[in-house]
Amino acid sequence: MSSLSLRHDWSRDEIQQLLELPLVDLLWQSQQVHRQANPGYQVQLASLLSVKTGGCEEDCAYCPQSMHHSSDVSAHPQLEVAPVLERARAAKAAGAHRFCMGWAWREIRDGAPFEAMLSMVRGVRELGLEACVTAGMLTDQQASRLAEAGLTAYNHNLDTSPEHYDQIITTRTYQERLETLARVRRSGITLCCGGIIGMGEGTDDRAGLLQVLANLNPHPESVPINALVAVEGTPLEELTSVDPLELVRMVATARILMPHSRVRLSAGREQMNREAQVLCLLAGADSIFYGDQLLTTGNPDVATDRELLAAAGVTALGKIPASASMNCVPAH
Ligand code: SAM
Ligand code: DTB
Ligand code: SF4
Repeated sequence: MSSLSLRHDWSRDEIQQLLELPLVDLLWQSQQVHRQANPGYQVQLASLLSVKTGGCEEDCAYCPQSMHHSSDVSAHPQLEVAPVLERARAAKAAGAHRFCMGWAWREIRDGAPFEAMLSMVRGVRELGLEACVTAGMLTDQQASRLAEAGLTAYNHNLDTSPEHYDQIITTRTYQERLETLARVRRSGITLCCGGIIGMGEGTDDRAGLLQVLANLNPHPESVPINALVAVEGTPLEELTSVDPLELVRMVATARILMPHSRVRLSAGREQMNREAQVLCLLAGADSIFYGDQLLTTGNPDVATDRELLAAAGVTALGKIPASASMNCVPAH
């Protein structure tokens, strides 16, 4: 571990000042932190699968899976354990190091679907992959059963600042999100928590989100930074894509604030050119989603991402075979 000091007392002004630095100065700072914290500069490849798609009771304005919106995504039954593990095996064969599974749920309910989730977690761990689940709120007992099953990380995003939050979601409060995060932390599972930019927020909101994240003690081990994918039929469909350099700034600032966290360059890469993505890697991103599907929207294919990493001159944590493809069984 490096000698980087870890702070949990950042003020919003300090963070906003970082976000607004001249880009070259911000990058200079973030790269120094990044290289000290991650000397070998390896990028983690994480593959994502939507296990339960659509029909969600929450009204998150960005999300095509909400039953409150009129996007094309319809509700599907949860996938069975075997095809999920087949996808995990394919992801591993293509070089993934982590396998993330999503459920379009407000909260985890007990019963057969939860038992299947536990089997999926065990199966993914038996393959030697890290396992991450994102499935909404959970109880202490569910968190400890997931921990027992070997779950590496639970993803639950704060999405935006406390102030901007009620423009985006009305069916679940910021406080409830924080309580879910605390429950995951108590269970011993690592935390994956980040947000989305490009939802009409100001720089002060971006600073506000980063402030809440950076002042969690310990920091979330994993911090996904998403750019909004504006999906037709959602209330945010008309929003124009965020300037990729804004994503570079978010990544760089997250890296400075949370030196040892894995900062994930998440949704929105299809809207970015290769050079902007390389800038995000330079700024301190050390993970990408790997495979041509996120949950319901697209992501660059594995060949394109192999070229991206080669062009940037960074290596992946897992071993990528020379001709990696993700020979996936169709999810639905
Ligand atoms: N239902 C669970 C929940 O909300 O925690 C898990 C799935 S949810 C789709 C996971 C995360 O994906 C959300 O918290 C949000 O940050 C991100 N996300 C969803 N739709 C997005 C979009 N259109 N653009 C960018 N990020 C998105
Ligand atoms: C996260 O922060 N981003 C990922 C993962 N965690 C689950 C999901 C992105 C979803 C993008 C929209 C979609 O594909 O539905
Ligand atoms: Fe449901 Fe998660 Fe989508 Fe919100 S982000 S509508 S909780 S699936």
